[in-house]
Amino acid sequence: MYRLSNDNSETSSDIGAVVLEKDPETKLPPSYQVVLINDDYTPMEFVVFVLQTIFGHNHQKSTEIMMIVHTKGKGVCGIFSKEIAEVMSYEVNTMAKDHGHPLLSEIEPLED
Ligand code: TYC
Repeated sequence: MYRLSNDNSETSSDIGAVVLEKDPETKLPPSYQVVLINDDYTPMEFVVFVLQTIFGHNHQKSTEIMMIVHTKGKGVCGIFSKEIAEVMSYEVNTMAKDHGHPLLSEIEPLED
């Protein structure tokens, strides 16, 4: 829902602007996608394992995501709140490091 809002700042620069802004009560928190990055060394089976264990995707979906990353260079594993996306990405990167693989993920904000 949108509402008209007056710029009520009582400064000399107040030009009485009226802006259309989103009602704060109907605003959803911004979403972030966790993106997996391709590399030449991480075994495909390990990427599928990560997608199943961390993101809860089934074997078929995990294989599809892994192949998108492998062929296009990047792929989305899931969409979450900022805090959850940060934890998921950290878990991927830590699990990869612990197993000696260079696999990396990052998070990207989505437009609202
Ligand atoms: N390109 C890797 C290989 O050929 C597989 C791979 C897929 C690695 C996805 C990382 O995020 C990744 N073994």
